[in-house]
Amino acid sequence: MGLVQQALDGNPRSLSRLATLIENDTPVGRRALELLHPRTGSAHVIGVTGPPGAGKSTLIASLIREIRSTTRRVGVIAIDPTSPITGGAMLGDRIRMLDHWEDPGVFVRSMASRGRHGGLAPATAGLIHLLDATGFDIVIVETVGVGQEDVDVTSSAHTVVVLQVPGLGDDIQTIKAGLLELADIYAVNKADRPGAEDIARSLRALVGPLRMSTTVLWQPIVVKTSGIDGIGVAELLKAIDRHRAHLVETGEWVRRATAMARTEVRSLIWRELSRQLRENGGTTFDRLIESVVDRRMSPSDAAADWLAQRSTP
Ligand SMILES: Nc1nc2c(ncn2[C@@H]2O[C@H](COP(=O)(O)OP(=O)(O)OP(=O)(O)O)[C@@H](O)[C@H]2O)c(=O)[nH]1
Ligand SMILES: [Mg+2]
Repeated sequence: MGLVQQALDGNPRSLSRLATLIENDTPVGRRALELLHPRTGSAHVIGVTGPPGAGKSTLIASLIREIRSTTRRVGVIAIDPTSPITGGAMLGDRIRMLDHWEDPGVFVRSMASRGRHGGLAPATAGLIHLLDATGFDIVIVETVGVGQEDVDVTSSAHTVVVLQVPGLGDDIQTIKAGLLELADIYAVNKADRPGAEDIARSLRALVGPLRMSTTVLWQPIVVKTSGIDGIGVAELLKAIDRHRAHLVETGEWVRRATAMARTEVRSLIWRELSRQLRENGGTTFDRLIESVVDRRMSPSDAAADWLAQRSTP
């Protein structure tokens, strides 16, 4: 396929077009992913997550600068929780990273998280594969929070960076509310503000070694960062690289890749099922719903019936 070859040859416009075709789950996009699959598997996928407004996009822009000071290429996929209608924050993401706009070693794409019928996770995975296959060494995925969106960073990345920020009230409570035992690296961001050292100290005391498998342990690294003035960004990249080396040395890289593949196949199954459900809103489905309303069938029997019918050709 010409477009795929052009993207592999490093043509930024073809890459961008292909990204859109993959994002929208078009037949060309699907075919491209088939062709690209044998070339994937080497990019380091980094999930960056944290509360809204924690400074994720700003920190990532800073991280891009740091990564580009080496020869490595970096792609960013920002999953935006805001309404696709206003589009404000998505634009914001782009503007913040605009100083990289003509660098072919940088690719940035924002995706709205609403109104995708469960297609966000497969779209994200598809874009990761595209960037991986076309020679991006690092792919960063920005998401808000954990479990709030249908892209779960913990099973879609090799390395998870969780941002914490000073000034969110009872800091340790915020930390405890679900983000512990999840991050490989903690970035205490907006470190230009007071209180960052306190959070960093508490985190270091609180966060024990992460059990990766029966034999492999990883002690999460805590770094203080600021995307605005670049504090700690070099240290953050060092921590990311250390984590990658650790994954490779211990064989954990393969285990994480397996978990990522499992998540992706599962999300593709979900997408296909929800597509069939949407398209099969006609006769079969409606008849089942009538049976439920008439009390001839229970909702769970109706669901089982629908699933059984779709598997018999
Ligand atoms: N003081 C300070 N402010 C920062 C820093 N980084 C970002 N900000 C500010 O925090 C606000 C949010 O920054 P973003 O980078 O958009 O944060 P985000 O986490 O990507 O936000 P969402 O994607 O909307 O959740 C902006 O007003 C930034 O200017 C920092 O290091 N220090
Ligand atoms: Mg952002």
